[in-house]
Formats: sequence, structure tokens, C-alpha cells
Amino acid sequence: MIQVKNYIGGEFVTLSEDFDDISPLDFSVIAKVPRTRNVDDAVDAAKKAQPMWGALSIEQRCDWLDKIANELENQIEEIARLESMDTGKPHHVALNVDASRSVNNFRFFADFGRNMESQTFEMSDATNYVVRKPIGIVGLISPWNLPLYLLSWKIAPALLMGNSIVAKPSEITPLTAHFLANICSQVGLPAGVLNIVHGYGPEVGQAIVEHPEIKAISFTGGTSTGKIVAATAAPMFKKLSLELGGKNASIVLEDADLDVAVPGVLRASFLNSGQICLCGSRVLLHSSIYDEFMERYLQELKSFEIGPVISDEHRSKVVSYIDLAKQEGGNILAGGNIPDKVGAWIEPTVISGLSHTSRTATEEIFGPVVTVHPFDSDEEAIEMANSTQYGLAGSVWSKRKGREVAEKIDSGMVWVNTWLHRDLRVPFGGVKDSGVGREGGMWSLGFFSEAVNICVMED
Ligand code: TXE
Repeated sequence: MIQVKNYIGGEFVTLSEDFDDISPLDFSVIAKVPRTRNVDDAVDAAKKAQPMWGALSIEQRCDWLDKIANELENQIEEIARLESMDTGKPHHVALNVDASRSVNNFRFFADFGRNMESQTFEMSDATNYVVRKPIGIVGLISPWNLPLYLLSWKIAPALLMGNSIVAKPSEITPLTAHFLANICSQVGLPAGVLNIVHGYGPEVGQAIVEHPEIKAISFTGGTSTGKIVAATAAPMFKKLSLELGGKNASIVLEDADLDVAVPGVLRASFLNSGQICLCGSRVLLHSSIYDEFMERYLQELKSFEIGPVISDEHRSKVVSYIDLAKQEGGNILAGGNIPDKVGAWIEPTVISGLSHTSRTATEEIFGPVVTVHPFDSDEEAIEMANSTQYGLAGSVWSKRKGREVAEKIDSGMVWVNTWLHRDLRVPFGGVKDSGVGREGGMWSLGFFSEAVNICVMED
């Protein structure tokens, strides 16, 4: 049994009250987690540490990011083991997606920071120098689908820009955040620079968002929770980054190479059991290739390995949408059942025959469930893709028209003839109900710093 502890001021702290971390694989209790309700200790530790940390040079902070990356890499198998245990995802996904990206997040921002150029703007008689200062103490709140991947995506740039941190992982998947705290302790990260607290969102998460000395909030999670976070933070004039839900379309045009599109759309549909905000939960197919695509897609689905979803509770939510699809007149082409084995398993499910404006096809399900829809023209596909309140990502599969169609999709990111191919320098984020702001490269550095302009009149 793992005892998860808060990491505050460089110390590991338990509380009298804790709760269970349940494995989605077999519903066993795998850890005890402190039920933190108050973050004053963590904020005090962050406040003490920030002046020293902010006074370091960017190169010194880059060296610290590399130290963390190197130790994470040394223990990458343990990260994968813990992540797989906590989320149920197959080991190869935990290793090749979660663990390797967590290492890369620290390494990328170390390299990016070393190559960051200072900005100046010349006038005829003066020079403007843009200086990026730390915000101070920042609050980072992350979800359960890619636990260390998404938490490290925030921690690395926040540290790089000289801030100290109060971070809270999802209460459902605390293990790798706890592991990261141990790594930071092992490499000697100065006490109080990074503080990780555990507990329920409406309790300790809310406490982070409400705390007057935490000046920026970077949140990834559900759209409904994002609204609560925004409502709390906005009147306090906190900087806010919201990475929320999605209902992304995979669009296969009539000129697509199906040898590329079928496996690519399948992976976009079901990677991580569909529990990635970037997953393509709607498959839009030109009518001329519909039959051939669907025959190949359903055939390859039979050998596509997925894990359970994150919890019994979340499975109930996903199953409720399969029931809704039936009520809305959908045809279950594959899956639709709960396998007869212990754990939060659902068969990967493919549903046809629904309007693209049905609730099943417009509301985020966040599980291994996709709807498929034929279209007859590029214009119709674009209208269908843009017909939800979300606008996070999407993909277009076409030999000649991918970029032209992609630019008409109302979302933050569109892949053409690929999916989840990531350059960490590019802007990452959504529009509409998928969030506010961007992460990645300069966008992360911009969020986690205050840009100051110094205008010098030459004598
Ligand atoms: O998100 P939650 P979860 C979506 C997807 C999924 C839904 C719920 O729709 O079904 O979010 O997933 C903390 N104040 N995505 O449960 O509940 C909470 O403890 C402050 C998309 O992960 O929003 C957790 O640490 N914090 C997403 C974090 O917020 C609060 C990836 C996210 O929890 C809080 C994952 C509060 N009042 C889920 N209430 C993406 N865009 O990648 C909760 N939290």
C-alpha cells in the first residue's frame, strides 16, 4: 500500500484524514491519499522560496530542469509502472506516451529556455527592452487522464520563469505526482520551490484558486470545472489558463489514403481508451469511401488494445451515453457492452446512424466511444465538424486538400494526415468551451511570466 504524502517546503507531510486511491484495473485500494483542505502551509513555503528561485539566472533554472529530467529518465520504468497502475492504461502507453513525454517536458523547456532570445524594439531615439519577470506563486491543477504528462507540462515552464508552485494532481491519480516530488527531493531542488498537495478538487483545488497570494492558475480538466475555476479567479484578477474538454472530429475526405487514414483515425479514436481531450470522438467520412473505410476500421479495431476507463463512476457516465445513443436512434456497429471481468472495462464502441447534432455526437463522453457520420461535400464536413460547443482539436485526412479544410475548422489545433504529432514549441489549446489561452513554447513562457517594457531614451 503506497502512502501518498504532501510535498511542502521540501518535506513530506501526511494528514490525519486520508482517502483511498482505487485501481481501475481491479478496484483494489492501491494508495492512501491525504485529504488536504488548506494550502496556507504550501503557500508560505512557496513564498519563502520564490525570491531566491526568481533571482537565479535562466541558465541556472534550466540546469535544474535538466537535473529533474535526467532523474526521471533514470526511473522511467517506475513512472510507467505507477502510471499504468493508477490509470489502468496499458504499460506501453504509460511508457511511450506518459513517461517519455514527462521527461521531454522538462528537457524541452530546459533547452527552450537556454535559447530564449531577449526582445528589443528600436525607435529612432530610444530602445525598448522587454523583460520577463516571474509572476510569483502559481497554482497548477491537473486531471487524471495523462497525470504526470500534463502536470509536468505546467511545472517545467512555471519553474523556468522563476515562479514557485503550489500544484494539485487529480485525486484519482496521485501516484506519479508523489513520485515526482520524491525525484525533486532526490535531486535537491530547493525547498518550497515546488509544493505538491493532494486532495479533492472542490476542497484543496478550490483553496488554491481562492488563495490571494497565488497569482496565476493553470488548469486542465473538465469544462464544467473550468467554469467554477474561472468564476473564482476572475474577480481576483488572476492570470488564467484553461485547457478543457473537446469533441473533436476526424475528417476523411474522398481523396484520403486509407492505408494512412484507417490506422490513424483508429488511434485517434481509442488511444488511452478515448480519454485524451485531443481524441477524435466523431469520425466524419466522405460517402464515397464510407463502406471501405468502415470495413477496414472495424476490422483493425478488433486488435486495438485499450485499458479500462479511469473509474467505475466514469464508466457509468460513458455507458449512459451508449444508452443515450440507442435512444437517439443510433446503431451499435461494434462494442457497446461491459466485458465480464473485474475493473472499469468497456468494449470500444462505434455508433452510426446518428445526426451530427444529436446529444451523443455533440457532448463530450471522454471514453472509448465514437460516432461515425457520412458527408457528401467538404463544406458539409466543415459545418458538421464545427457544430459543437467545443473547439479543441481535429484531424483531416486527404492527399491534396487537408490544409485548406483544416484552416476552416474552428479549433485550436488540426492535424493533417497524422494525429497527436507534437512539436512542443507550437501553441496548444482550444476555443469556445475547450478553454482559454495556449500552452507550449513561448506561449507557456508568456503565461508564466509578466512581460515588462523598459524604454531607454538614448542621451
Ligand atoms: O476533470 P475535473 P476530471 C474532461 C473530461 C472529463 C472531465 C472530468 O470531460 O470527463 O474533464 O475529468 C480539480 N476547484 N477532461 O475529473 O473534475 C480536480 O481535483 C479547483 C478533459 O479530470 O475537471 C482535478 O485535479 N480544482 C481534460 C482537476 O480539477 C478542482 C483532461 C480536473 O478535475 C475543482 C481530463 C474546483 N472546484 C478531463 N473541482 C483535458 N482537456 O485534457 C475539481 N478540481
